[in-house]
Amino acid sequence: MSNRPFRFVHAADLHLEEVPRGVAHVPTHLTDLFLQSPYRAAERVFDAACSEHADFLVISGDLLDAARTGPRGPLFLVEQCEKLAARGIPVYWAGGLVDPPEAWPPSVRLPDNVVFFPVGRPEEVIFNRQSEPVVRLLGASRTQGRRLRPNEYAAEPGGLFTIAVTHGGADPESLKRREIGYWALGGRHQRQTLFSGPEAAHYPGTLQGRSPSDTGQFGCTLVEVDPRRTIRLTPITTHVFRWHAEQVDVGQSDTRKDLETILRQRIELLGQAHPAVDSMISWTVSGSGRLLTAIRRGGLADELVEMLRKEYGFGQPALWSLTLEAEAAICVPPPWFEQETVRGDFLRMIRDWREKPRAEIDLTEYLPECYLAGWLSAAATVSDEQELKRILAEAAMLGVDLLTPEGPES
Ligand SMILES: [Mn+2]
Repeated sequence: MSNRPFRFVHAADLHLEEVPRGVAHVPTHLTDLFLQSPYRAAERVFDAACSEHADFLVISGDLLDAARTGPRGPLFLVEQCEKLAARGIPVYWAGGLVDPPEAWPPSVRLPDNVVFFPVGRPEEVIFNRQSEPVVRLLGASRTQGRRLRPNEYAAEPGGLFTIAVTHGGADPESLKRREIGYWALGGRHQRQTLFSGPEAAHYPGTLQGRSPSDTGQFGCTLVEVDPRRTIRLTPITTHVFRWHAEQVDVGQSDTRKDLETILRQRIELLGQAHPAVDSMISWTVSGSGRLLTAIRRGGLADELVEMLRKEYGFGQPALWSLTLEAEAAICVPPPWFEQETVRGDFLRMIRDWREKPRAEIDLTEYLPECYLAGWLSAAATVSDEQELKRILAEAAMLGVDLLTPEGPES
């Protein structure tokens, strides 16, 4: 059988219902950007399917939680799919965790170009061009509480190229054994290719970072398959703003002016590197010296953030500084750990905690009573190891600041 080349856009984890989080204060001029970002990023997927002349669009789950978006989500989706229908581009959609077929509002009719794969055994659809079969798709919406079962998907030896469309995870080897041409997967929010060549299995990731730790770019993937069945994956960026974690270093002799200069240089470079989208920046200052102590104590950090916001936060694009913190590291002269002082006792205790971490730290007893019943109480038990170490380092440096007399360092 002769193979016809084809190309399609693969997207997953659009999560129209999830707005960005993890920011203490969103300024008025960026509120709209935050709130609209899931929809604007999703719109770029449908636009890309048109501009890239895709044969079809594949969506591997977690498109929207219709209960949380309200009517806006389904109506937006219908409008976007109609845009593709007008160009003769089908949409193949397998539901994930938040979008099982039964969650779709029955009163909203999906356009005829949309195939919403049912739950259970994969369903087969053939994509034709001028009445000639080009590619075969096998898709299933996720069965809640169950992992992906690769054995339910079978290739057609000697036949059409097969694309499996589904949401979930499985051992790459077990996927590879099925000889499916392309596994169009969803359920991981970071882009990931499990294997490629000759067959491929790929997660395009979500379309927009939603918290300060989601640095880097997000998008969907253009998949091109040539007559020799060689697969080419090209990322298409969809994020409407970017998160950055920037680290700057200060030395003992650096002054505040020096630090301001470093920050300005760095933010201008960021603006040049990403001129088309707004940036949300979390700063970490590492190194040693008085500047770092001043940042830990809070006042200087606030002033620097204020300065950066005023100078760079309101431009086009906006380079908005979210936070500026001292690096969470215990930087003290090693002999301090051995001294017979209150500070020495304190440092030894912290060191002990860091070396033999307890399963978790319960900070609940330090919460004011009015918060005890709320979500904050659940967050006050810290079990993540990295987070534990960060908190201990912060506590150590705060303690050292308070227990060290002003004046020349001893
Ligand atoms: Mn997801």
